Amino acid sequence: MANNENKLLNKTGTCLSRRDFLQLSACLGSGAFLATLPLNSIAALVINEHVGEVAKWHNCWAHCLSSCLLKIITENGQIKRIETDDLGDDVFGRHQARACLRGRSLHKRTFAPDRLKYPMKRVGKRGEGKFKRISWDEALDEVHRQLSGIIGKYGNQAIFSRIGFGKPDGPYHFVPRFLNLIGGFLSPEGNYSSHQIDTASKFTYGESKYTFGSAPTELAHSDLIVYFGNNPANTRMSGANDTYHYQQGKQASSARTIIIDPQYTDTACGREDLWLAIRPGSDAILVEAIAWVLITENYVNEAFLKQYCYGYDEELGDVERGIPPLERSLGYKAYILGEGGDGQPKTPEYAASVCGIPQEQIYHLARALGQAKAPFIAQGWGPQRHAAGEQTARAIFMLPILLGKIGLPGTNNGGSDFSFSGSDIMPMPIGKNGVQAKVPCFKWLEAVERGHEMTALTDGIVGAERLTSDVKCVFMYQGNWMLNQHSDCNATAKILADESKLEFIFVMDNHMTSSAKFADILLPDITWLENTRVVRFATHLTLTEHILDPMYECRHPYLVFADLAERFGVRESYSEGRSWDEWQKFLYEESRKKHADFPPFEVLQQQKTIRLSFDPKEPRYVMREFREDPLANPLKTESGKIQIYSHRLAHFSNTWQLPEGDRITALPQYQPTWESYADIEVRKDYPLQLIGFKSKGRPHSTFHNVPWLREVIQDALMINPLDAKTRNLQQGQLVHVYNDRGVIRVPIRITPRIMPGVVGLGEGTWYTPDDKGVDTGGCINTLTRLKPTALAKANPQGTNLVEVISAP
Ligand SMILES: Nc1nc2c(c(=O)[nH]1)N[C@H]1C(S)=C(S)[C@@H](COP(=O)(O)OP(=O)(O)OC[C@H]3O[C@@H](n4cnc5c(=O)[nH]c(N)nc54)[C@H](O)[C@@H]3O)O[C@H]1N2
Ligand SMILES: Nc1nc2c(c(=O)[nH]1)N[C@H]1C(S)=C(S)[C@@H](COP(=O)(O)OP(=O)(O)OC[C@H]3O[C@@H](n4cnc5c(=O)[nH]c(N)nc54)[C@H](O)[C@@H]3O)O[C@H]1N2
Ligand SMILES: [Mo]
Repeated sequence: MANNENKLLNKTGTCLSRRDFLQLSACLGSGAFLATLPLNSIAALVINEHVGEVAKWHNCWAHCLSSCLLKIITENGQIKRIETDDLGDDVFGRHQARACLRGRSLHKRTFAPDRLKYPMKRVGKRGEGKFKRISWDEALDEVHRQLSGIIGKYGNQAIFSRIGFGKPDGPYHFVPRFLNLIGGFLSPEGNYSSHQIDTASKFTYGESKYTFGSAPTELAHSDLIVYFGNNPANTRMSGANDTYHYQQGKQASSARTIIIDPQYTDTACGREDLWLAIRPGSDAILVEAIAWVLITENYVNEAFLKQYCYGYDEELGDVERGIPPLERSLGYKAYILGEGGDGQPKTPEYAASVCGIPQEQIYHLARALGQAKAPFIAQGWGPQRHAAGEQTARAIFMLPILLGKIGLPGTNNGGSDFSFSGSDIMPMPIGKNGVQAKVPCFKWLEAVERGHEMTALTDGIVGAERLTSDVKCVFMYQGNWMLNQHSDCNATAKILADESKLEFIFVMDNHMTSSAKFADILLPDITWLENTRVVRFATHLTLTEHILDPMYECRHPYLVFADLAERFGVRESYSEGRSWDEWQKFLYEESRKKHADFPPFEVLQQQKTIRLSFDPKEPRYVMREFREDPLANPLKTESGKIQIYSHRLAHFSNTWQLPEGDRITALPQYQPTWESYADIEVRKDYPLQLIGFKSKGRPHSTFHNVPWLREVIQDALMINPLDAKTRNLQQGQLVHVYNDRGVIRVPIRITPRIMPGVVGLGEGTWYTPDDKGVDTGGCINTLTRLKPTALAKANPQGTNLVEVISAP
């Protein structure tokens, strides 16, 4: 039923207009009167169960970023259920933004019993979770006192802050805006999501924007899809997002699909032609073996490599750009053929024992790629969230580069296949950060312990030679990255608990998460249904409606930060005299200047949600201009071409002071790392590789407190029948998964959907150590390691070795 106005269903299923409803409520008294009637008298008034139902438009702000439409059905001021987009004719390109299980259970998150209700101050030891209720004034005075003290003593650089991914960050930029107005803060370089592939894209294609390649609408023009660790059926699973585009594209082209992943994902799920189970962290060696076949069987596009790329074979150099000549033995071709430094030909026979894919399959895959007319090669971000993740991402880029079809319809550059990477509404401007230094995202915790020693050359500090002090304050809005989503929870918790190191921890969230327990001041935020904003994603533009008043003592965060700004004397610069609603209107009108299809704000206000369309047939393949005219459209790399051999990386490898065992290489090459399959020593005690993945039941740790979701998507350790058998484990039983860093207790799911030697666990369950130190919440990060990657200094959370035993 079309329903873009407020309508009520009457007994016969036809609609009452809003005016009718107002008249009806006038007859019955007022809305407030209805809400106060005892239940049985409401039943007497409500003849049909649909009478009294009101539908309002809102959307899901979960961090898959699909922003699906939610139709919130309320009755007498209570949320009854959540439905979703049922508007329009649902044709591809203007299709419905139908919510998944997370969006449809949003009310359960909203009303979860662990909601933060009042401002609180820690009373027990830090991390114990003991708090006392205080007033908003007391809380904000304390935040003001603490921040001023830290700034006075150590400078603004001692405050580390980032907005977490509780919901899209853009609209909430008033947090860094406030911090910038009081002098700034230490911000992260990169993030937990894609820091390695972003870095790889920068070195290969010149900019991190090439992390995103062609959109899946291009699959309609492809004859071969090859996905490395890419699972849109989980990560972009909603109605208006890429799992739908993937299916539509595949249907149009019937392209052969090969999925390379240690687990048989739902993206495969019978729609694939071939699943190749690969050992985690070994994609680069698989690529090298494919490259060996492509080179030796003449599938390589030599003309493309000469014209568009640098470093495949010998190079003359470029005086103008200051690029020295390159000897043949240093190039990629020589490396693959074993004619470079290591003398090892990268044959399928050589690679098979490392990556676990039989050599015949590698030949098969290489030839399929070589013969494809329009190969669409993409990677998700699972492969790069590993100890040598930058190398893996760079290696995967090599396949489309060697085939030389980049910049043509139906192909991709080896990056990720997102159609839409976020909302088109302009974020609130954040102003200028007085602190220039940035710390690699994953290293913020290290900066608590040894910030004053951290330099550009030793720790990848960006924007300054070194940090001037340790991090003394963590200022976290809508995140659980301080503990749950970081690594090695046990070690991290110890550092957080030490008040001589971190002097102040600020957290503002909706629920009592594992990170929230470590706050000194803990503020209760309103949830999504208590908030309004303009959202644009894919096929809809929505001004979310008012659903709930702020619950308990929760306050709108824009107002909270305004009151904090007041205490620092910067309220006016913070708000520029605008209320939250006025900012929404202002930012929307600014965005409209770039989007001809956005109607005036008043129209949106009246209609609440508007269907926008896009043309699925419009070309969305990447690097088209570069291919058409590489001289006029050079890449921002050293050579202006696709950079296979990087002199800059060669330079880093000589000048950076790297920890023992870390390597940076000029070519994209496979690197055996700690706790990979190649780590034979550690494998003696911990023979299983553990990977995490994005569960359908949560965006990260958010929604974990929704019992419906826990019931539908069980958080169990995936283990292969062979590994279960050698350990004498039974389906569903509780196990301990452990390594030197910790122990988690979880049930197991014995399934051939994960390869032998590997176990898999959905990330984001809540770290809950018992008094013996066993994490009964089963959080994967109890087992992950704090050591960053060599180049980006990023999170290696997919690289872990563990053992599994029956829980005692
Ligand atoms: N082992 C392992 N670890 C990982 C990953 C992995 O794959 N494996 N993935 C990494 C990735 S990609 C990411 S992006 C990070 C994510 O880590 P985070 O960015 O920390 O995301 P969440 O864990 O979802 O935590 C978001 C928090 O925001 C809160 N929140 C939601 N809405 C609101 C709101 O309106 N107001 C306020 N104040 N709070 C709100 C939620 O309650 C929740 O506590 O995790 C990383 N950690
Ligand atoms: N449902 C849901 N959707 C989400 C999120 C969520 O938490 N839940 N989070 C959102 C966010 S913030 C992000 S950053 C994106 C990211 O999403 P991704 O990082 O792409 O998602 P993951 O599930 O961590 O990893 C993708 C796949 O990589 C595989 N994999 C792991 N290691 C390897 C390897 O070494 N080689 C290969 N070939 N495959 C490997 C995993 O088995 C998994 O199937 O997802 C977004 N979407
Ligand atoms: Mo992420």
